[in-house]
Amino acid sequence: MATAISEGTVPWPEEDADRFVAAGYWAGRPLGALLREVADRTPDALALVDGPFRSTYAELADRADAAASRLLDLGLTRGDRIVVQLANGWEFVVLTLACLRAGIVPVMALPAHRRAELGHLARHAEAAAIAVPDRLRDFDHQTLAHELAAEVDGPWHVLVAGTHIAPGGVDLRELCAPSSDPAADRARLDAAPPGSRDVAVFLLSGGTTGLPKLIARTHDDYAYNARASAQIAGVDAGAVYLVSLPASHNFPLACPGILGTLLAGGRVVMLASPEPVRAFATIAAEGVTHTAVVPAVAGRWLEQHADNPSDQLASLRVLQVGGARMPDELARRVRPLFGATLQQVFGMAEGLLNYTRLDDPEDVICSTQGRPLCAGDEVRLVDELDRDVPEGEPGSLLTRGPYTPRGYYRAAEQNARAFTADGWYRSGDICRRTREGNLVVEGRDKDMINRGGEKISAEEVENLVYQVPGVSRVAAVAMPDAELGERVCVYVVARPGHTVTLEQLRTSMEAAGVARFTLPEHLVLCDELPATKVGKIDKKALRADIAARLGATVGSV
Ligand code: OOB
Repeated sequence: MATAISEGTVPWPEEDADRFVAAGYWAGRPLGALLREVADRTPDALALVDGPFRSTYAELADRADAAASRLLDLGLTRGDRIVVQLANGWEFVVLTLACLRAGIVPVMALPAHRRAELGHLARHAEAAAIAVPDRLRDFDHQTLAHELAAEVDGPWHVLVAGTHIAPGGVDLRELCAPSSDPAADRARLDAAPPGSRDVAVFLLSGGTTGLPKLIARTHDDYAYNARASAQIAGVDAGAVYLVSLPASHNFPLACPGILGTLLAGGRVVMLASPEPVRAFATIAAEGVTHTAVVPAVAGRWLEQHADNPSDQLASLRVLQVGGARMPDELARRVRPLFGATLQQVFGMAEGLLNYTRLDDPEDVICSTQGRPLCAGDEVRLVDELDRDVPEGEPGSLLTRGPYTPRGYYRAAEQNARAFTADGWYRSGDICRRTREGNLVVEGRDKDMINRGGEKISAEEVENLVYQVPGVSRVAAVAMPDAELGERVCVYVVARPGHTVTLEQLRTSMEAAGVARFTLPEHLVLCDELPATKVGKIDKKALRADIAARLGATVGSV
């Protein structure tokens, strides 16, 4: 039932929803049906490439329907949730499309997540299934997925992409195989589509409060997000979009990413990682026109290309960079070296997307993070008392709009802090608006560490460090890093007579089962932590202290 799918979410007020429909932002159609329509229009066009796997639109749509039908046969129903933790491969795309067709909601976990995050997501979303690779980068995801069964109530299906499917698991590749009766599958799914205002996917918040919160994105809002992003990135039926960031992240999933490219009739190419040698070879082999990376990857690509000049990137038209602040100097090297147009993307899983436009002057492209995607996006920059700052001054970003939901899923307490009473989302980013209306991200007032685009909650790190015997007080802060922008640094006051080492902290956190990217990379032992006038830990002072110790310039972004 539609109500069941949206339970626990915070919908837009009815008058706003009416406005979004009237303006044409919300199309009133579920994503699965929209994608099926593209397949009907261009059945023979190539839709998806993953190494030797190549699928036309008709084949992809049929596989998605076959997989959806098999999920229903397994006993999953509309509104059920699947934690999706897959490598970048064709199975991710087929399973996601299958979910969108059947109204089953994927919870978009990252491959780096471990027991702590996955267990939390499964419990919080009351997931009925999890989809994992058998092994990935030396980690046995399959065994962990079976172990998690003990932590969730009700039936729990383990779907496995790989060659060794342990007893009790479902072979995801078989589940995604072509059907013997595509017409029957299609009819079954056409008969019971999800509503356009139902939840399509659960994205994860960048995290300022312990474990990730869930963001319920609806079919209407996410379809707009993907479709409008495709337009602004110049992704059309001739585009070939390379996915090399983790596919479950909002950026490569729908900005325009996989969904935007497929809605435009273009071609999606999946690659396991953005490692430059293979990425460049794939760009050349597949004629990639568009791709999205974080600044740290853009830096590695620029270096690789400068060291080994070649014409491998000749087809690349647009390089999108986002997820963390791109240094202006790096931005300026993109066009001369790659011959491609840089598009800066300042986005968030919570909704609002800002893009530089492809025809913006070079200076805007290289020194700003762009402007909102949609005329219906509202952005305010405010001071500590939520008063608008004067034009050109930095302020904390508040936003509302047709693809920015009004609250996290089942999180009343956090919603009271992260959203204003009249529905503005507090992104926690400190921005300035240029005279032409572009935003420049200058810092943040949220307690998050942005490690090359991977978001780490300082609170989560601190909670885990407190579990280490010998730790009396701890504060986690960002330390500046030339490669990744930031890394996790912890300041620790040890109990009298105890020693604390970085290795101890890392081992303890790993044993607690958290993603490796959250582990601290630097420890400063101190006698006390500096406090602000109101007695809170003075993180600003700690950030300045670590920057000074490293001899780096203080860059808080
Ligand atoms: C993207 O989404 P999230 O949810 O992983 O992280 C959002 C946060 C923003 O609030 C901001 O703090 C930071 O990441 N951020 C940037 C940025 N893009 C994101 N900070 C500075 N400059 C940028 N260009 O990261 C995301 C979602 C969709 C598209 C692109 C990125």
